[in-house]
Amino acid sequence: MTLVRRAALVTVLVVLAAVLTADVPRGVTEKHTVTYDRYSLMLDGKRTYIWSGEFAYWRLPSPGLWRDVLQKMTANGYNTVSIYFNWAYHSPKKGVYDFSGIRDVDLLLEMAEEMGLYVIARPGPYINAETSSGGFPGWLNNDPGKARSDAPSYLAAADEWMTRIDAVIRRHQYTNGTGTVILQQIENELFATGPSQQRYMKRLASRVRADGITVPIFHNDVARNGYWVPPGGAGPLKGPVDLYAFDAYVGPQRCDEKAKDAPDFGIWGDVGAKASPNTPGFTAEFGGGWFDYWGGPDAYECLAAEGAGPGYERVFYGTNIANGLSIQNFYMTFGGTSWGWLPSPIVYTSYDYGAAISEARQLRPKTTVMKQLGLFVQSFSPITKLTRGSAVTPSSSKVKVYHDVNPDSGAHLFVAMHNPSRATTDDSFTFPIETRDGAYEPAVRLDGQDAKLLVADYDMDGQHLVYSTSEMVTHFAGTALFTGRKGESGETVLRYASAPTVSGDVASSYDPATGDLRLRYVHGGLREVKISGGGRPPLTLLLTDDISDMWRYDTAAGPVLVSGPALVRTAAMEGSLLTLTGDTDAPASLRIWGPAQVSRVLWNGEPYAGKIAGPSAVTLPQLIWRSFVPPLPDDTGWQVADHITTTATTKPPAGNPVLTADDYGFHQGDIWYRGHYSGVRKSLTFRFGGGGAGLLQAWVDGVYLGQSVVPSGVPAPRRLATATFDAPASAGEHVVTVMVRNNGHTQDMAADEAHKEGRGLISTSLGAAATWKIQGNRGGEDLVDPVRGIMNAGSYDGYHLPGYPDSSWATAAVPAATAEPGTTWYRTTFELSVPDGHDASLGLTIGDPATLRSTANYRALIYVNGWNMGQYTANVGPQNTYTLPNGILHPRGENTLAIAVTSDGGPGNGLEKVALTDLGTVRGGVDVPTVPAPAWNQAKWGLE
Ligand code: IPT
Repeated sequence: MTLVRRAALVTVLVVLAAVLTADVPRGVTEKHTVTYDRYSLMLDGKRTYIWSGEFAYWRLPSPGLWRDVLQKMTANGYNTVSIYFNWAYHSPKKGVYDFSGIRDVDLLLEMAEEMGLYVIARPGPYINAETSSGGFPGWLNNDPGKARSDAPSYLAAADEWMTRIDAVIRRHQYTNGTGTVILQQIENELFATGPSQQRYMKRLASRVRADGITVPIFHNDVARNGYWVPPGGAGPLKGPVDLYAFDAYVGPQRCDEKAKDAPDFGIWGDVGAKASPNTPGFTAEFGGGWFDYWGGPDAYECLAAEGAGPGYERVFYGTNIANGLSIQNFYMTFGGTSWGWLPSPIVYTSYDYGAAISEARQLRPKTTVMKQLGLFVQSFSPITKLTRGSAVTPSSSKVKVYHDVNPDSGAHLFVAMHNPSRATTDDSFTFPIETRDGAYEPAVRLDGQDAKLLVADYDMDGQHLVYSTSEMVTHFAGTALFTGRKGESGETVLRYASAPTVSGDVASSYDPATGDLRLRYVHGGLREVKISGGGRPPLTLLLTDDISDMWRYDTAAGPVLVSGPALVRTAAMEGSLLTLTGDTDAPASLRIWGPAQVSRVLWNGEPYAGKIAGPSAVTLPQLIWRSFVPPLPDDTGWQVADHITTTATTKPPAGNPVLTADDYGFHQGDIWYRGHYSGVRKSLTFRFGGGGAGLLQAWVDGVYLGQSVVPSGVPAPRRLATATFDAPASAGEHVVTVMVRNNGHTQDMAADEAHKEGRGLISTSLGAAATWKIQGNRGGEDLVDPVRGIMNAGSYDGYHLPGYPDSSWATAAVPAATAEPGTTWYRTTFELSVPDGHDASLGLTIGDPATLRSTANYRALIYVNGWNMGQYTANVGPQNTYTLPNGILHPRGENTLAIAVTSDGGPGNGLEKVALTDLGTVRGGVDVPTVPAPAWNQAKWGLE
């Protein structure tokens, strides 16, 4: 290199360094690297298996609880969290963005870093995710440019969002040394692949780079199509990305579906590897459950227990591991709540998803399998570089065994499952293994939906594992933890130079010819086997059938394994003091393996003396109600609906006024219309868009005409309906009042502008003969309540807010025999006194949870301290219980609950029984600050 050139390079580096330093806010500038080859990601050169769970902060509007969920993920073996950032959630109006309060994603990324969780950032611009418009802000409906294309106006809008969200993500990049973001996704399952989309993708990639994102970028292919593969890839479509990733939902989606077959090596490995031979096997979304829908089967509990339960996880995620995938993200890991107007037209309020962590933040049994596999992929380091081993023929054709080898260490991985993998029979078999240690024929059993990940010829912390028919969970110097199914035999073979001393409840034999120490046992309870001598350091081998109460952490003094409590959230060593925080759901005692010097333990701040207490009972108050039926609104101050053009895909007939709500700046929530016409109309017809289970109610001259409900269920991506009512036969001037409940905008999954399907009235039989005014959420895009935000659009007068002056409202009986046609408001205040140091996850139950659908025909919006926490649709179903996150709910203080009941006035169509419910209480939890939000006040909400 010539001197001049070198000088130029130095200048470039200096400038670059200056730019990077200027970008880094917190002064930490130690740089890290994220690199990769065909096997795995490498973080600072270290191969790392990415075991990731999807979490949507916007489905949990209480930042204090983000920490709860992230800690539960860390405790349960995840090392990464994948996050969709929802454009709509942050932007009520073009050019207006909010990253404060419940939208403080800086805080979210800080929490992930604090826990050492890596982050996969997925900011869209389009995200899908069963949220309204797939995450596009409402105002984008009024953009004439085609979304997800290179239309200039769309690109400008997308730039607006990307620039802002990238600025946040950039601050938290691993590569900067200021955070843990390791990967970033552009777009989402873009399967429209024309030239315009190709230019769009290039533009997104260069935007992201120009915004200072330096981690590898990828796109999630909707299936294993090979769309948007990086340079060097062989898929049918190249993309401006570094990594190739695909999505796969292979499990049952309802309780009555049988487990589908696991795709086998050929399908997976070949397509993935051929599409992108130089990048790691990467599934950006692998089903961790599935969404339920309006009118659906209430599938979450059974999906979590069976369809996408522990056996499903072992079989499918195990297959992925066997197929060499080293980046797996499970969608969802905590699904949360589609509160307010977040849901897309398909889904109802709960987005529990049957995920590992329930909507009520409870750890389901399937979480324990995630912990087992997650700890395993992080402990068994050969897993980050697997090549296919020689074919293995088990003794029974009812099973198959995948075989992988790490070419560097020579360690083997065997993944055994039924053949076909959907089979649930009870099969005992043997399979041959041949390693540097010799030839063996271990006996294994697969009973029901199950798979086993078994290792052989593996050096661990000075020990040598010949093989085990128990599954390795984790190991560190002096300790190894293996698990198996209760009642099944297990065999672990370790190698020693001479006979070691073995104590513990196992049968052991030592073969001096091979050096093999063979341990035999039946899985059940926790066995502690101590092995010493034999020319190796001492080992405590823990053999169990249940790791649900076992927790592994790395501390400054090395790894620690704790058993006993329902959850260990954090563990830290200082001198000989081990400080633990966590939860108990019953009294517990601790057992601790790890740092030899532990002499004292602090549990949740208290010295541990042999026992920790379980939770105290929580008592919940009865609810005492007032109610009020507001008069039909007059239209003072409403906008005149006189547009003649619209960007909606649902246009009115030529010459008729445009009535769709987005055109007037109303994107979320109920929309009201008042129309004036004269003369006799025998009937009135309204074409409207309302989303799944959306609704229209109409009145003429104050007289209720009736209601119409948009059909729900799947598949039915478009959500329009037509309602016809008899009209009064009198001549003269008439006023028609219409209310449309907008249950969300259609997603733009196929990039065909589906989100621009109109909401509110589309056309009426009055045609051009009526004049209309329109009103939606107060303030429209200029939010009157920016704290709760656009998705919380509530009542125009503030009936939903704490502090609304309801003292003149009449005392009301609930359950109520019926309700007035239209909307009746109920309000109550109540005190909660959850004991200190407890985390009670509370819910609100309406009607009878034992039935999928009520016979009552009404719907109810539930407002907790002013926050719209969901919609109950009695006769559509299936949801009865609404999770109320602490922070929104005040567990130690006063709460205001408001319920807006919209009924057709028929007999029985009134508010059913309403009760607070305890969805899970533990002693422990995290600090959950109250989410500050304004109460009603006269100046803002009062009518002049
Ligand atoms: C895939 C989406 O990427 C994700 O956003 C979410 O919608 C998920 O599915 C289903 O919950 S779309 C794929 C199923 C075609």
